[in-house]
Amino acid sequence: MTTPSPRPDNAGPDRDDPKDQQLEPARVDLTDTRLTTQQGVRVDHTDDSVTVGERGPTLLEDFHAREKITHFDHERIPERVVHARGAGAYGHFQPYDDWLAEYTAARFLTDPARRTPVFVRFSTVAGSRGSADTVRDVRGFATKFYTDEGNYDLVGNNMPVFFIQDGIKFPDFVHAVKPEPHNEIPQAQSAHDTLWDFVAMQPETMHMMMWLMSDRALPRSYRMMQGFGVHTFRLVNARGQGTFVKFHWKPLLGVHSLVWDETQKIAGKDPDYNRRDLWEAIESGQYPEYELGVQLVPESDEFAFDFDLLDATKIIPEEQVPVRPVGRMTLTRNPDNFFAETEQVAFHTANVVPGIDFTNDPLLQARNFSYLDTQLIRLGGPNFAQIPVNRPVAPVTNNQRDGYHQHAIHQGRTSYVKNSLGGGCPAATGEFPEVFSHYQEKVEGHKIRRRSESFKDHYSQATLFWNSMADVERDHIVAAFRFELGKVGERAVRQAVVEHLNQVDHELATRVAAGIGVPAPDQPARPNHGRSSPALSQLNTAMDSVLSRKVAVLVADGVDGTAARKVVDALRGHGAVPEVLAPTDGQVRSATGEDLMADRAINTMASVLYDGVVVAGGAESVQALAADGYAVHFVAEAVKHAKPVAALDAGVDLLTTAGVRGVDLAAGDGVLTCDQGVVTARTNGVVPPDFVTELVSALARHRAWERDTAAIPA
Ligand code: HDE
Repeated sequence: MTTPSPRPDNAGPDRDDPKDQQLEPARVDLTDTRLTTQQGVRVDHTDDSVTVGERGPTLLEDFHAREKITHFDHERIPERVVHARGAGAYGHFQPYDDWLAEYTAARFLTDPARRTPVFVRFSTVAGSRGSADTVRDVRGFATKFYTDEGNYDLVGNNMPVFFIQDGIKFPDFVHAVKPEPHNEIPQAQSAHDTLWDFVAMQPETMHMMMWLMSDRALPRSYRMMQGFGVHTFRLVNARGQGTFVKFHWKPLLGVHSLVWDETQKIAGKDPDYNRRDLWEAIESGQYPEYELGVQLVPESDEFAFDFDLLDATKIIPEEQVPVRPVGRMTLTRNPDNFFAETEQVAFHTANVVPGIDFTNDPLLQARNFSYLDTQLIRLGGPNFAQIPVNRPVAPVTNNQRDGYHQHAIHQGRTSYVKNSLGGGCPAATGEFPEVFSHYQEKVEGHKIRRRSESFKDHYSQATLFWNSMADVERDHIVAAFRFELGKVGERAVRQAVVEHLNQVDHELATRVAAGIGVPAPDQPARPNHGRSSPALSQLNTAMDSVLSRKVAVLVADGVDGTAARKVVDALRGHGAVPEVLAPTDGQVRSATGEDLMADRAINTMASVLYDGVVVAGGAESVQALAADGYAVHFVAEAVKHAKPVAALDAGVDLLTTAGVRGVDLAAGDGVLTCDQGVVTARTNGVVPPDFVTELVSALARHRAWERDTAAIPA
């Protein structure tokens, strides 16, 4: 009942693409097999060790027990030093047309007939492998394109800027945001003294802190967040000419977020919330889709902006340089084994193919060192590119030899170039763009350790972000700063951050100060430039789809089953995922003769796990729900979180019981209302078409921000 059917226009699960074919021999299916040791020797007993007599000591010669335990002892590898918690999926990327060929020789971006296999890993940054998904954090969005010319990795985030400008500060930043070293508290939280102390001492963080305090840090789904390459990269065309580029991923479902109270509760109710969402969407054929877009800047315009293109704490506003669509990525297949694939996938910013190159962004330059380096400790040696998920579909032919876990059996005497004994192979020949050739940028200068003057405006774009937010987004940002700084014990640190906020915007600083017990600045530190970029507001995102939105339909014995089923079917018809919840699991007796099966018991779930709630009609059912604290809280909490809530007939009374105030509710027979995302109808068991239409449109808008929820206790 909860599994929507695959969309007919979808391209299928990529079961036979070149990457999948390559993975096939590595897959192990244990169906109809017999138990063996690692050496392939069959054993019939694995419950008891070999001992001397029934109660005597275990024998060293029990190779099976020793092998089993030894393997177990070595099952863990170091988790990623950042981005430890993640979830991954396979899919493909296909360009729309060839327009980008004027700028890049990378065929996977320009040949519309090419469908390139991909593996994507989404992640949080600060938490450990076992931490909750829904924490306030940046999300990683790393894509490995298995192109015919070798692997290209776009290792991005869901925010377009970064905390620091130079990679040498990365260890400092990560040490500050991770749990504090003396007691390893707090886990996966930025709300603690060391992070904010770092921020106060390093004002280049301010722009990114605005993003981190915004709703972008609380994505509803990995399928509903943007991705950004962050750095300015370089495209190089077949003639060797360069163009600066910023990469953008845009989710087709729009950019939607949770609210803070909700995220904290989900962290307990379902710590795997985002991971599960991705998995379930793919399993049910609701394949996540993202459009790749580029912002292009000719090299002649390198200095045309009031910020430095090499500074990763800056965006290029979309209104200044439009994002031009390139192609679409669809994720169609869950991995077979989390460890083998999602844990062992190794991304590297320096995995580039002909047509894509670097710039001198000092953050990018450091990353180009760090990612290869980290895989050596994480995956235990230099042969990690041979792990199935990491292997390119392009042939790998070189003289790199030996090392831990070498899987290839290289033949022949020669393992050096140049050689004559091996026929001169592998031959280092070819011309760009057949071979990768580093972009020939002219560079000269003195060796210095100094930040460029052009990197020193840390506030203007933080102001741009603030100016671009809708009122509700600003309220959330202020609340987030208050929450985070409110957890900081050192008042001097709180005060110092407020001084930086005053550089961003006086009203912001004043509002934050008012909530954290430090004096507000008397006057602005600098005038607000007044510029904004509408593309930055999530309220301007796509709001035309309810695909895969989860809706709880609350019922109990005595429900109007016919009407409830109509609503469920109608929601499913729109691509949403309705689930019937009752006080107890199993069969629900209907007052109208059509019994329903509950998908789940209400107390095993929570409203925070749904995008909307419907209370079905039926006087007896509603009475039972009103007497069930879980059910009443369920509705109240959904209202609190500004979610679409709907009720039919007697169900409307449950909204009143749950504390809905100041909203127009259907008061008498034949009335249908839709106010602030609350849809109600009293129509004696008939489900008016408008009831469903209004509910669907409220779900597509995601939240009814106009609803005043301050006084609702939930
Ligand atoms: Fe990373 N980052 N990073 N990072 N990063 C890693 O690589 C690093 C930065 C990002 O799903 C590590 O394999 C440095 C920016 C993602 O496997 C490590 C600097 C952006 C992932 C590393 C940065 C990212 C990582 C840890 C500053 C967005 C997860 C394990 C110079 C554009 C990839 C690993 C996955 C992971 C280093 C900054 C994104 C240690 C030194 C900026 C999505 O190599």
